[in-house]
Amino acid sequence: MMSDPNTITVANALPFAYRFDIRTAALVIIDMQRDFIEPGGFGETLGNDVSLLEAIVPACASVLAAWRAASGLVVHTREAHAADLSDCPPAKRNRGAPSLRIGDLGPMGRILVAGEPGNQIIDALSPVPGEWVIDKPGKGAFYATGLHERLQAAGITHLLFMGVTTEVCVQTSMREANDRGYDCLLLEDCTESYFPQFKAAAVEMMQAQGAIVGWTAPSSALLAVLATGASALPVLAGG
Ligand code: TIU
Repeated sequence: MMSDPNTITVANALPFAYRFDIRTAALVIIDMQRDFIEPGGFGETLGNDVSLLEAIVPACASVLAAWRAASGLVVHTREAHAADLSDCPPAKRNRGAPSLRIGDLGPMGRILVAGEPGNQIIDALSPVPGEWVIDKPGKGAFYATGLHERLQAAGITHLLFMGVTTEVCVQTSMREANDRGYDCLLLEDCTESYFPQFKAAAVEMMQAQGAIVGWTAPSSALLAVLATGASALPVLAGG
C-alpha cells in the first residue's frame, strides 16, 4: 500500500509513533508570556523561581521557525484577564497568599491583565501576522475562549503543544483537547515547570496507558521529519 505523502510520522514518539498532516495540525504555544518567564510577574508572585523556565526558549524558537517554514497554523495563548477582572473568579484571585494578586500593580504592569507589559509573549516567540493569539481566563486553552470552534472551522484534528507550565496550563489544555477529540503531542523539551518532578510526572502520565492523554516526543524528532514533510501551502498545478 502506498503511504500518504502528506503524512508526517514522528516515529520515536511515546508510547508509539505519532502521525499528522501539517494541513490539519496546529502548533499550540501555551502562555510563553513574561508573567511566567521573567521576574516580577505572576509566576514569581506565587513564590516560584522563574529562572528555570527560560531554558526551553531556544528549543521552542527552533520548532516555531520550522513550523512556520512548513506553513503550519500557529496558536499562541496567554493567561489573561480583562482589566475589570470580570472574567477572574474571586476563587482564583483570592487563592493562597501571593505577594501580588491578579490585577495588582507589579513591575511589569497589572498582574495577569490583558495588554499589560507582563502579559506579552516573550520577544523570542512573538506572534507574526496570521497566527492566532488566544487570551484565556483559565488554565485550559479551551475554557471560555472559542478555540475549539475556530479549530473545528479550520479543519484541525492534531495539536502539538509547547509552553508553560507543564503540569498546570499545558496539561490542562492538552486534557481539554484530548476530550474534544484532538490527537495531541507534547514536545517534552519545549515545556517546563517550576517543579522538575511535576514536569517529569506530567510527561509520563500523559503518554501512559496507551497515550491516555496523548503522545510525547523530543523536539529533535519533530524537526527531523518536518524538514522532509509536505507544506501546508497548496501545491500549484501546472508550471
Ligand atoms: N502557576 C503555574 O505553574 N502556572 C500557571 O499559573 N499558569 C500557567 O501554567 N500558564
